[in-house]
Amino acid sequence: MTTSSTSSAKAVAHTNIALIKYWGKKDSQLIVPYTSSLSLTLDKFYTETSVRFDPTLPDDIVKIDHQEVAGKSWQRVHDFLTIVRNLAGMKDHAEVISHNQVPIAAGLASSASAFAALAAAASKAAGLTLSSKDLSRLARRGSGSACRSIFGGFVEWRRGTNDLDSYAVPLKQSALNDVAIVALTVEKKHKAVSSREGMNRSVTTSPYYPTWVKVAQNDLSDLKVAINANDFTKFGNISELNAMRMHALTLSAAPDFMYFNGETLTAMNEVKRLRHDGIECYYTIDAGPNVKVLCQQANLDAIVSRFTKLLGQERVAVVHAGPGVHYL
Ligand code: 2P0
Repeated sequence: MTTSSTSSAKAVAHTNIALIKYWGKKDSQLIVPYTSSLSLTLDKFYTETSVRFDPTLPDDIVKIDHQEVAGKSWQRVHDFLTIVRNLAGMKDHAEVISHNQVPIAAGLASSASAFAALAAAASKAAGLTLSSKDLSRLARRGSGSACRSIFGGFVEWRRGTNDLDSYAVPLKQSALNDVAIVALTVEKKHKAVSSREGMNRSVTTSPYYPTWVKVAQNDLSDLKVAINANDFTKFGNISELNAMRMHALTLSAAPDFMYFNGETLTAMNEVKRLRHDGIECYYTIDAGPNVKVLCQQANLDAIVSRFTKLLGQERVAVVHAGPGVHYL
């Protein structure tokens, strides 16, 4: 790590969709997970963030999508900036201006792109020059999934055991270049149980959690084999299975909770019907009711057409693999 005299910087980071899910923290303060996870960074959805440190500011100012934020959201950014200040050995407050390029509530996690962009912009503005590995470690402190958004394409977050060895790396050899994702928005409201609370409840109360830790590891190695072998059928099956295994941890927690709603089930059934009709596709679902359909380019039009009829055009978005974090 080296320092220079820059005091402002602007970065863009894209969101990512986990195919092998991260669900549970071994260390909640440092955000070190129980399991490794694997994601695909997406092209269309991203966060653009500028950070300016200014010795005359009495406190941090945070503006997200043209609105100055306060309360919990401000505190989370402030705490993150304090990590950056400590790393850089500085005390100045900052102004953070952030814009999300995500179609209204497409149900794709914005905390991943938000903290990846903030990590990149804040560290540079503070005069730090971090390696990608250290940038991934830093982004992880803001939100676990953010450590994966430092890189483009398929990315593995190696769980590690502590702050130093828990970070993401891009998959070395990868293929499946023709994977497309159809993002279905079935619900625009904020989820009732946050990922943070949900994963904590699963870890502390689901009797199946220890089994998850074992199977997630196997799912991840199997998925890497499928990607490297360019085996879409295997890739889709493992991704779908791992998502359902994660959701089983919500149903088996005490008190139990569920991220699906009726339309989630309708969309899942439609994916199965498409498969039955010979149009290969699979679903994955995060900590919310929205469904992402994994498919290959050749079947994309047929799948989009089916879901447009079912849900309406405005609730169907097509995304592909996207790049890692970069500066503007
Ligand atoms: C993932 N999710 O791997 C999983 C799958 C949601 C379901 O990472 O508490 O916002 O900030 O570390 O990263 C969402 O959790 O959680 C998430 P924190 P984060 O993408």
